[in-house]
Amino acid sequence: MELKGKKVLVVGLGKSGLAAALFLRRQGAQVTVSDVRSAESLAKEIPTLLEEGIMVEAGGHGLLTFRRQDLIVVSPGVSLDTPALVQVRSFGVPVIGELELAARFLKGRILAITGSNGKTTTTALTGEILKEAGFRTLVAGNIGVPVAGLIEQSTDDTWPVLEVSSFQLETTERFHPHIAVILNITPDHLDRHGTFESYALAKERIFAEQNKDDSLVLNADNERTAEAASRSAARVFWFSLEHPVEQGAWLEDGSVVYRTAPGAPVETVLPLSAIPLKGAHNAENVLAAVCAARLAGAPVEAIRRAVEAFKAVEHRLEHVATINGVEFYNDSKATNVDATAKAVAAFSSGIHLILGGKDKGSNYTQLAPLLRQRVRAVYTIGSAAAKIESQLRGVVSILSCQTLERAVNAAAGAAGAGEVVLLAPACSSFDQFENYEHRGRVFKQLVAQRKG
Ligand code: UMA
Repeated sequence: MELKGKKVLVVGLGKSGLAAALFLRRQGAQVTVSDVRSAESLAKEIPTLLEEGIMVEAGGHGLLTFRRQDLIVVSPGVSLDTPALVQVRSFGVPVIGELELAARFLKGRILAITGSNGKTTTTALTGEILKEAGFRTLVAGNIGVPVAGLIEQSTDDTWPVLEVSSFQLETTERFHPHIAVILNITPDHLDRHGTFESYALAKERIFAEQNKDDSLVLNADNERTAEAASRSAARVFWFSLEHPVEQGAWLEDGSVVYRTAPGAPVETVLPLSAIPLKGAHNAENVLAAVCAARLAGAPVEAIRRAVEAFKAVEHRLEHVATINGVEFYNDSKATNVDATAKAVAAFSSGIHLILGGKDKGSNYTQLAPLLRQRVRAVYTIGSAAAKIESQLRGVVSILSCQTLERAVNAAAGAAGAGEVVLLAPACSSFDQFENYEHRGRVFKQLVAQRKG
């Protein structure tokens, strides 16, 4: 793909947009960036861009700006339903995502991981395993490092380990991972994708360009994920917490085991007790990472060492503190109902659960059975509070707190020794915070203040 002299518009000036614009400029394109934010709120980015010879449109997406382009590159957070994009697509201007652009130039063999939950942990762990095995590894994508920023570091023998989201996959065309992993598909982002099926189909784009020389790793225990196998041209490998699989990873006699092909010897990879992460969902993430890493050629010993040394990723069921016998856990990344269910399931009882934030069209009643069994009280925050309260009324005691500060104080005040205060909000954070990381940091500060 020749970019020199091409007029390219980058839509959205977050991390991805900035990395894409700078890469395009380095390739000699005439680059413009368009963002709905005002020039004042882009004050940090604009001087850098202008210095590089990149034009900036702030405060909205002008149709004229969009029409003049040879190519449009969208950031993951920008919906394809944005009016200016709908119009230019109807005129035939090519529109691709930042991931698609970057992957066209990236060297090496791509290992890509998607799923509704567990993506970041599995991506980080797989990256650690490949590094431990001595492979040249680049970890990037939805994990917080735009792929466009790493292109020039990739070589033919690199393994880019990419966390990819439905937002990124929606705008791919030729994206072709050598190994693709789908961890699970459960409802999320319905406000953006409209229906569960269209969200699930966006995820399936991870294997759309794969062929018989590639591998697809699927969760045998998740129905919507397993069914994708029938549409894949790749060799399918499985992981399961529940039963042995023909080829892939599962649990046997308290150990993680792996088999490369039907009938091949079963390899014992590591005992379950050596996994330093809490919760069954994390055992699933380890199975997926083991499978992907074995397929990439990592030896069992390297896998064992990397898993044993792995620390929980920040904001994912992260242990924050123990104060007067009360455990505080930060799972700010639990931004959908399924992730919250997994976090709650990691503790047997005595949970004081902070729920709420910005609703994404979710159904919170699905949490009812788990809440009845394990949760002492729910503390609601943010704009989704009224919906959560109306859906969970009568299931569990609910205290309306509005802010995270009040919720932490109320939950900490009510929790007794041996109990847990858990931030696993089932919502996105954008009504009260910049992002889930910001929400998680504020939670940790509030807990730290209680330590005194
Ligand atoms: N914007 C517009 N027009 C719009 C919408 C947004 O101009 O119609 C602008 C905003 O004003 C803002 C910029 O676009 O300036 C933000 O772009 P972005 O939302 O794509 O954010 P980035 O900073 O580029 O971060 C993105 C991912 N964000 C989203 O998918 C929402 C990050 O994933 C990812 O880490 C990063 O690229 C690097 O690859 C975050 C995320 O929440 C963690 N992902 C979702 C999830 O995990 O559930 C999918």
